[in-house]
Amino acid sequence: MAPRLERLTGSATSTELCEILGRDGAVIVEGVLTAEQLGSLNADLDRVASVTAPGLRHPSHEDMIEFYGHSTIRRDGLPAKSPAFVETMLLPLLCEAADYFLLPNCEDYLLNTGQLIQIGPGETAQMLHRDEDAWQEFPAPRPPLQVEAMFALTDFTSANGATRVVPGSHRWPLDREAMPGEITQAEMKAGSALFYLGSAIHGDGCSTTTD
Ligand SMILES: O=C(O)CCC(=O)C(=O)O
Ligand SMILES: [Fe+2]
Repeated sequence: MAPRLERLTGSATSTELCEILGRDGAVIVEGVLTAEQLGSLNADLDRVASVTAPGLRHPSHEDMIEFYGHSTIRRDGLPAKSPAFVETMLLPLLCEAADYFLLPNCEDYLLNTGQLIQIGPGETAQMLHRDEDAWQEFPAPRPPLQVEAMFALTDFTSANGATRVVPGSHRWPLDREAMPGEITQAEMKAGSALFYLGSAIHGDGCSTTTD
C-alpha cells in the first residue's frame, strides 16, 4: 500500500500546514487557489506554454536533458511573465511556511525557481531527487534550504504524471533511496497544491496519455 500523503483544505492555518510539513516533508492543500486565481494563472501560462518548445534547450550538464524531459515544456522567470504568478507566490500560506522553516537560519530568502511544468504525452518518469541537492556545497547537516509548492493548474492524475513523493524522506540520510512501497503520487484537483520541503524525495510521474 502506498504511504499516506496528508490533505488539508485551503482554509487550513499555516500552523497546521507547518506541523504536517515538518512531520511528513510534504502535504497537499486542496483548493488553495480560488477559481478566479486558477483561471488567471492558466490564461497567463497557456500563453507562455504556447510559445515554448518541449525539452531543455541550453543544458548546463548532459544529465539535465533527461531530468527536464523530452516532451515536457518548462519555462522559468514567471514573475516577469505572469501577474497571476506573482499573486500565487505571495499566497500567505506559502510565505508563512517559508518564514517558519527558513527564517530561523537566515536573515532573508529569495525565490529560487518559479517554473511552469507541462508534462507531455508519453513522458518518462523523472529520476527521484531532492531539490536541495542543487546546493551540494552546503555543509551537512543542512538546515532547511527550500520550501516549495507545486500548484496543479489542471487535475494531477497518475495517468498524466502527478508528482511522485516519498513522505518522511526529508528526515532520511542523504544516501538512502526510496523503495517502491515508500512512494506515493500527489493526485489532486486543479487549484490544489503539493507543499513540500526541498529535502523531501520526489519527481515527475510518467505520462501514459496520448493527448
Ligand atoms: O513536475 C513535477 O511533478 C516534479 C518536477 C521536479 O521535481 C523538478 O523538476 O525538480
Ligand atoms: Fe524536483
